Amino acid sequence: MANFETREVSTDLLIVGGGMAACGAAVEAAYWAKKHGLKVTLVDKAAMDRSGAVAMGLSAINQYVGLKDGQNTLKDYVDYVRNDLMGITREDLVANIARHVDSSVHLFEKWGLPIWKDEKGAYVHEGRWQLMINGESYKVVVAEAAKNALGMDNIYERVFITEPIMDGNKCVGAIGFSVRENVFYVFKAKAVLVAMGGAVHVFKPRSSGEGLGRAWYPPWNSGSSAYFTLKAGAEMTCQEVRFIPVRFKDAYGPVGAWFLLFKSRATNGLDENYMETRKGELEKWVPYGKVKPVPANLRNWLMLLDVQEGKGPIFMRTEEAIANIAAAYKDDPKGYKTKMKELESEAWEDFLDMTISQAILWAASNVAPEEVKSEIAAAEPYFIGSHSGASGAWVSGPEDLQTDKSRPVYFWGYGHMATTPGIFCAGDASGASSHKFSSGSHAEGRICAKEAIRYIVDHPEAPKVDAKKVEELKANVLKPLNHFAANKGYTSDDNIHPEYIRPKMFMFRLQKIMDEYAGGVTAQFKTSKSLLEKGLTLLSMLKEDSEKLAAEDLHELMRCWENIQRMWQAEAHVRTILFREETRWPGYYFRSDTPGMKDDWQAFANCKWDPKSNTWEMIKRPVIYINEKL
Ligand code: SFD
Ligand code: AMP
Repeated sequence: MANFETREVSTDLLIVGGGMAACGAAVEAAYWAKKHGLKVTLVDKAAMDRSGAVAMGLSAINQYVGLKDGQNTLKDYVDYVRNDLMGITREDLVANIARHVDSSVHLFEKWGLPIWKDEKGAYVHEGRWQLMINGESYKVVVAEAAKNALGMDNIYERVFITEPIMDGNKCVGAIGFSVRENVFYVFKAKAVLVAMGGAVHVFKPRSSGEGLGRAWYPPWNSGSSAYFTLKAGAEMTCQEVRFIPVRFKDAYGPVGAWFLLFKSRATNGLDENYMETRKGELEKWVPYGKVKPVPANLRNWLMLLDVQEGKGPIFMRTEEAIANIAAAYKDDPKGYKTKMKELESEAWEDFLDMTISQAILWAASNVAPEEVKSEIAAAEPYFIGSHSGASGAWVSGPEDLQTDKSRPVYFWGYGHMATTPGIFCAGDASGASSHKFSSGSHAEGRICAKEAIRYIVDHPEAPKVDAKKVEELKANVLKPLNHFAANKGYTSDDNIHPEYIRPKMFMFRLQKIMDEYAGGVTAQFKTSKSLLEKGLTLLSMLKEDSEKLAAEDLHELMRCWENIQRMWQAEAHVRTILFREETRWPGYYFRSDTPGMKDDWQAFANCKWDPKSNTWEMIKRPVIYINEKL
């Protein structure tokens, strides 16, 4: 057995993850914990300054409601999210986040984040809900506040969390290992706040060869949140609602600023605007085909129809958009020149603030956005419940936003607590509350932390952790290291062995299954019952072989566990697409055997894995709107 020291840490609230939601949680938890004399501990697999989706920075804050300034109402935001998700949303959760999000944005500004202002001192909007920022150091700024609030003694960086520790059906901590030294960690806690992001590389990426690994979503978020909550027996929701962003092709630069701020069009290889030529298709998806803005997945769908007919490539008309804005200055040569310079620098900054590789690709391929159009494409599917997807745990809503009808279904004591007592979920970890983005995830982290501390005050008993069980978990976590060490001598090529599979090969196999059977890029995002059933069979064989994963070192041990987590995310996804016998988000996935929306599927498709029987339960839950509370 690999020689690993075991380190035990006892705390009251354990925050797992160090991204936007976790940083929000840290700030709020520190405040309430101090009042109650409680301890808060945070664990991140990476270094908080640059961990998670915001590592490279962002160029916009995508959720700002402007409630105080009377720019919008709570109902406006809830309407927007419900429509964008084709009617499937937990309005109580969306409203709860929306009523707190502005204060997170104001905190970011107070902590030093530069938000664009106009000449009157008002925030510059990218679109109705989005604010422009100089956000290269966004994550550093937000992490600094979290670190100051908790103190570095209470923060563990570069520790990869694998499993929950359970006491019956209650979560009492988490285990993990250091990715830098041979240390196995046992965190004992009265409540665990899960904020380990979503998942990428479950599906085969478009990138290959020297670009392999480049994706829109950050490669280090591997489905840890979904795995953790599933293994704790928590009910999950919207596992079918993956997100497919349209991005500048190959380096995945954002499109929001082009569409919203620069008012750009996208056109196909024949110079046609698919939003115009395909307008009739929207009739098939009413009422959501008729709303403004057109839901993200339907925008994708109109574009995909062109691509499927061979009418690509699709281009963002950057040259046209810049020319249109600059046209207002055409009679003033000096003003025109200044404006062109300003637009050019804004175009580059949009990428330099959050997707540096896109700026590098533009530079490397001699793209001047004011002169030539740039190709865009639909990315491979990701699991990101905080953006325009919705996957995550099924959590309790806040009490005050429940109606008589919603209360028995949506409320069980503590806001944003999973169905497993002691687990709270925020950001990508909680489902059915899309469009929270960076700011809303931070706000949800704060909401969760306050509720988790309330739960701990109400349930002060020390966590009961079974030492024998922990030893079993430790042996299981370290198994890939021992498996490699025991077998590596019997091959002339370390990568190929009948007794083991290395994590990269394992990942390729998972991605191939998902790509071909669950509607990946190769399958043009299409699938069916037969394909999904075949995919499930192949996944079950992959699961058998996961017992044979082998790790040469600590880094590979992390890779092994990342891929086990991805595999669980994949299974939840396939099972849920299979369960929902309709097509509701055609631009995310299209079930060719059930090609339209059905009234009886105006509902949530939930799932749950039972640790005792190792079986999955599929559950249909009602969508209940809370109009009277907004
Ligand atoms: O426009 C473990 N998002 C954007 N939001 C905005 O507000 N504006 C934008 O401009 C955005 N753009 C954008 C966005 C996302 C991505 C990927 C790109 C561009 C390229 C969305 C937000 O970034 C997103 O909503 C939030 O970051 C979600 O917050 P959270 O906390 O749920 O996830 P995280 O920040 O990724 O953090 C995850 C943390 O978990 C850690 N972790 N720790 C321990 N053990 C494990 N096993 C772990 N696994 C993961 C991570 O290290 C990290 O700390 S735009 O282009 O869309
Ligand atoms: P993106 O860069 O695609 O993530 O977009 C950033 C924000 O702008 C998100 O809130 C998107 O939903 C929104 N958005 C992007 N493109 C459009 C569009 N064409 N119409 C309406 N909203 C958009």
